[in-house]
Amino acid sequence: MKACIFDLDGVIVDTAKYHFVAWKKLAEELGISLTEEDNERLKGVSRMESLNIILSLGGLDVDDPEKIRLADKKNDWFVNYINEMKKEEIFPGVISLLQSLKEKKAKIALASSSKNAKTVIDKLEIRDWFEVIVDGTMITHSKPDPEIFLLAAERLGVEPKDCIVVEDAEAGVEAAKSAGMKCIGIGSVAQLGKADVVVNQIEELSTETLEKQF
Ligand code: B16
Ligand code: MG
Repeated sequence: MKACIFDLDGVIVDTAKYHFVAWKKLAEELGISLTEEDNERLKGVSRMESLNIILSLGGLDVDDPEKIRLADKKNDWFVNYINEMKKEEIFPGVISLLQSLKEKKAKIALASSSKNAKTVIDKLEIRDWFEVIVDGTMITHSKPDPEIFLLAAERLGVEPKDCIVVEDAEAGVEAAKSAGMKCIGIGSVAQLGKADVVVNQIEELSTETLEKQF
C-alpha cells in the first residue's frame, strides 16, 4: 500500500445524514417519499444525479432551470447544517488512523464527490492531513465512474494498484474497483459486498487491515 484515499461524507464524518435530511425535506415538498433505502442510491453520486433519482422516484419531470432551483434549495439547507459542524463530529478512530498512516509513510488523499468538501474539511480542521484533495468541482463524471480516484492517484504520483480506498457508498466502492484499487467498505455487506473488506465503522480499521489487502 503506497496510498490511502478517503471518501468524506459518511467516512470521515456523518454529513451523509445532513444530505439525507435536506433531500427528504425537498422530496416532501414535491410530494415524494424518500426512504433510507432510496437514500443509499444518492450516496457518492453528484447533486444533480441525486435530484434526478428523487424526481424519477416520484415520476416527476421538470425543466432544467427548475432542476437548478431545486438543487440550489437543497444545497442551501445542507450548507446551513455543515456550517454548524464541530470537529468533535469527526468519526471516532479517524484521526488515529490518519496518524498511523503518516507514521507508515503512506500517502493520504481525500476524494469526495461533494462540491462542499473543502468547507467541511475546514470546519473539521483536517485539511493538513491530506496531500491531495479532489472534490466534486474537479471532476466531470461522479462515482461510480473511477475518474475521481484515478485523478487522486495521479496527483499523488502513485499507481492505482498501490492505492486503497475507504468508502461508505455502493457507487464509491464500484468506482474504486473500476479504478483498479483495493477498497474497504464502511457499512453493511448487503450494500458494499463488492469491497475487498467491509467493516461496520471506521473505528474498526487499522493500518494492518489496510496493508493486508496487498
Ligand atoms: P454536494 P462523498 C457525496 O460525497 C455524497 O455522498 C453524496 O450524497 C452527495 O450527493 C455528493 O457528495 C455531492 O455533494 O451536493 O455537496 O456537491 O460521499 O463522495 O464524500
Ligand atoms: Mg461517502
